Amino acid sequence: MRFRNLPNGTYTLTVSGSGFATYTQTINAQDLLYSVQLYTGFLAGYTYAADNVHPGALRIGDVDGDGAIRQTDADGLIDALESEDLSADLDGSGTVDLIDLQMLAANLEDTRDTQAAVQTSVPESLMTVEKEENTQLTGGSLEDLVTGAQPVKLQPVSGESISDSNPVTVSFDFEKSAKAPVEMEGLVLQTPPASEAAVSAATVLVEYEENGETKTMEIPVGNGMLARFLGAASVQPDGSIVVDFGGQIAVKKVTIKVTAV
Ligand SMILES: [Ca+2]
Repeated sequence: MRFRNLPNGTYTLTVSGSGFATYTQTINAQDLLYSVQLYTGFLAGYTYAADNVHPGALRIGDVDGDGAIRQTDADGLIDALESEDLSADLDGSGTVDLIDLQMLAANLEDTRDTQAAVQTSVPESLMTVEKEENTQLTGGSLEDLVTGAQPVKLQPVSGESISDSNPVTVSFDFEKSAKAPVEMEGLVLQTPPASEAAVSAATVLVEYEENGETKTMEIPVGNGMLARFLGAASVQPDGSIVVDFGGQIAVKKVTIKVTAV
């Protein structure tokens, strides 16, 4: 579900469903794209604590429909056991039984954090995509590097194949469109999948602001062994390049130089 063109501000997301405790989350929206993922329960592999990144969890067990899971829900479910009243049939099995009571009891005692980590990304409107002089566009549009809508074909102006001495270079300028550096933890670039012309060697140059100074960080693509604080970038099987800055930084410009496909 998407909400578009929302003015900047603080929003309360409320999700309710029959049998589920009401989920509410406050999201502060300022210029970027914000997303949360919610599941009907807790997923394996995550630590559901406030300081850990995890998806949101909807908890089942609200028998009386007041939005919360309390002892009164358990009492109501016990009263409804083996009855015709299916409002307490939490698993939808057609009867109210001990399995429903177990589900409710588990959630009644569960005090884990259910609030989803909010993920942010930068909309196309906040970046200016440009190719450098050494690079020509032979298919698609540069914006498609961000949207992935159409395949993008880039070649060295020299007409030679891509190499260290004949790279193709594209930059994403955030300062130009957004009028200020944009706080972000990373970005995803859409490049051709492995079946076509996958990027096999590239360098990502990040220009960012820290304590009023402009700094740069160079991230080789494909080397996943680097320490996290240096940032890392890798080519995914679908061809996209995922760049992780190793923390939130105020990004002015990102330049990617492809030296082999
Ligand atoms: Ca309730």
